[in-house]
Amino acid sequence: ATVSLPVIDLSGPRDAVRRAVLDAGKELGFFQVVNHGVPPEVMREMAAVCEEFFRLPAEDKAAFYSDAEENPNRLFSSTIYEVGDQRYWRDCLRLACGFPVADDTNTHWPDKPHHLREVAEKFFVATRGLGIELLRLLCEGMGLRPDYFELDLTAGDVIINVNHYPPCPDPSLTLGLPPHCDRNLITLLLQGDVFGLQVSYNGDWINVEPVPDAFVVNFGHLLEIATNGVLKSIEHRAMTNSAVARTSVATFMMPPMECLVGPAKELVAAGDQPQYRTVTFREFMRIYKTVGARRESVEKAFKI
Ligand code: AKG
Repeated sequence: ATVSLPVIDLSGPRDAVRRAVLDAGKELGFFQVVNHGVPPEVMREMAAVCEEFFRLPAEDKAAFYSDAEENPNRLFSSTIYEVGDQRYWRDCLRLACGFPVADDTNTHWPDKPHHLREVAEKFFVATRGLGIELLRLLCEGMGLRPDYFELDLTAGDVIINVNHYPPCPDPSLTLGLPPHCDRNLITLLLQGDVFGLQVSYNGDWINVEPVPDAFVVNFGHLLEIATNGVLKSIEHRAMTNSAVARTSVATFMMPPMECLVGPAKELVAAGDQPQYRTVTFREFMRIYKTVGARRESVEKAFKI
């Protein structure tokens, strides 16, 4: 498709940035940001250590493999989505971190590469800071208190999916990830310099072209619910290719399990009903896991 994702320079004047972020958020639900304050060396170090992890001998990686979802940090292969005849072509290293990092109780980290934890924690802190800043800009644009999301909805763990898509001999038979919406508040994706991400737009798929040192930003269902549908959670998928391995790092900001998720009163017009139900994040996750990650089914489950 000819539409492309806006690339927003966050170092511009705040008024203009606020408008650009909100417009892109409403129009496509997906955009890229540059000059965003996360130091390029922190991003590159993170990308490098993740690639190093996936280059480890199979037995080293196998030691960290787990299908137990309750393990916050683990290596697994995708199995949770149904994609009909298509097969998956992805391994995923999941890492979680509580905040402040000094209080994080998660001690289960891969032994190798030895500096992975240190690099990842630096990346977690900087990327979470960017997520908070983007939420502030959105709040200001929508007329919410700038810290509306900071007290509870972003007080949970930050989770990272390091997605690894090896070269695939026949990409027509596989998907890296099937069409899905995210289950969190806001997602910041480091996609590196290999193309693979596509975003749904008017029944078509738009390619997300790699931009050096950029983050791709999108909203999860929780932000759609919390903003009463002002911001939308958009379906996206990852393609495979036959030439080179692709490693992407997706950072998800989550609420604590008991946090209530529902439309902000300020975004429900006087006399109107909210468009979505209010549920705890725990209840949201329970339902999300049963209905699947497609946009329509999640909407149906939570829309009033
Ligand atoms: C996810 O981790 O949920 C993604 O959508 C990643 C997409 C990508 O690898 O570009």
